[in-house]
Amino acid sequence: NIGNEAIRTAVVGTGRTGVSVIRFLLANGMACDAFDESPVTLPDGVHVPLHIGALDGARLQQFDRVIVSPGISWRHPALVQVREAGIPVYGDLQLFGEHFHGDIIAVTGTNGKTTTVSLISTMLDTLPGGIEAGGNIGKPMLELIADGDVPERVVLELSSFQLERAEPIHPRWAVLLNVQPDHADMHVDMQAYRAAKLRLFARQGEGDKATLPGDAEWDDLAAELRGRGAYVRRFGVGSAESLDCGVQMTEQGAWELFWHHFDTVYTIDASQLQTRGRHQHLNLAVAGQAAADFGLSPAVIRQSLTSFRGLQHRLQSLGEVQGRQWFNDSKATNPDAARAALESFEQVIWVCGGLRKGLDVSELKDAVAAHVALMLVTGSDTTAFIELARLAGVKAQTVGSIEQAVAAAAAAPAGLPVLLSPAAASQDQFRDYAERGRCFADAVTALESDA
Ligand code: UMA
Repeated sequence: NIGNEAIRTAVVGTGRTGVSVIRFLLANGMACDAFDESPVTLPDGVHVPLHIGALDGARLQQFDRVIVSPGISWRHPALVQVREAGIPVYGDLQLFGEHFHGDIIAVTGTNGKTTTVSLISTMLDTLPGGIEAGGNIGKPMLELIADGDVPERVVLELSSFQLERAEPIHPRWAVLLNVQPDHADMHVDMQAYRAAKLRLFARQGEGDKATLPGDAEWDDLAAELRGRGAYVRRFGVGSAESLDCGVQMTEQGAWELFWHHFDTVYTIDASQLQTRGRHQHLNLAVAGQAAADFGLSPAVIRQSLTSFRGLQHRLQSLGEVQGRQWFNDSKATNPDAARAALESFEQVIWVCGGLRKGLDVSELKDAVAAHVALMLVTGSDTTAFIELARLAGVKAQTVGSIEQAVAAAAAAPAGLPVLLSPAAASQDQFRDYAERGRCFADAVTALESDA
């Protein structure tokens, strides 16, 4: 429908996604109106009518279609009203799917998406034609195809919000990393969240590759995809005899990462990797498998995985300061991500808390009891975390800010590492998890200069 200048389009949300949609429409000769509930301004060079204020369903119904950003609830009353009036409402993934005809590699899951996408992107960029990465990773996907210089393949990081509001796309290689409780405030329930993620596979068939966790809960989906002619790969912590990729324990009791190329198993000793945590190593294995499936040599894969130092704010080592190690895992915005981080330490001082998004943190009880020496709780909602400390039988202290948490951790018994892995979102105190992570890292650096 691009090219039909008569179509009246409302673009709802003018963050990174909204601006990319507006630019894409303008570049394709289409006008639009922009809507936002906050007092925003559009970037220089983006000239369309901008309407600020609470979304009004009746007003939006005057348009032929509404393109909505992923951060705006699909259940927003105004959007429900527009959909009920029969007007098409969808997200940027829909436009992308309609206009991009190259190879799509797509990654979804609650945790680990960005690490996996970054590695796939780095490795496949060595192929003729290269690759471009976009989506939830931060570069809106329409930016990848806006300027007419369309790449032959892309790797997309897709959130449940992007998937739920678009007709399914058709990825040639797709992976679901995990489905853990998250965004309880945005989705109706876990079923809806899971269903959104599964839309990734809806159009897969003959010759496509689908990569799923090895757990039994995904066996039915695996069988269904095989029935449609897709090649299904399974990953997890287990054995290369039953899984395509993942991590396994050697007979000597060491951990190694593995992937397959046809019938050959390739391995890397975990001690050769610069990232820590079994969950990170699973992401590396999945990325390695993707690279192998696209024909990359084991040597290139090995080199990429062993030189990968991890991404900022994801169990990132800040080094040793004042006699202890500090780790920034600000990206852990849900309990499951924090659990994975806690489990990669023997004993740790845990800085946690933030905006809880309706998630149940008490499920971390066992991990906290086993791995946490002291909890330093920040954020707007400390009650649930203090209750978690009581359940786990661990000492906890409420602190007013991330800086105070760093000061309190520095004063704790020597030697223990400190981990910021909030198990909660950041927006109660920060713009985003990155700002929270930088605040933590800056406070740690300041300790260094105090010393
Ligand atoms: N807005 C409203 N009403 C609302 C909510 C938001 O008008 O009820 C407006 C805001 O005032 C703002 C705009 O909408 O002007 C923001 O839209 P947005 O929240 O969709 O943010 P974008 O800047 O478009 O960023 C989005 C993704 N954000 C979310 O899904 C919340 C980015 O993922 C993504 O990188 C970007 O598109 C490009 O694709 C971030 C994220 O936090 C990293 N994702 C979540 C996660 O990873 O957990 C899903």
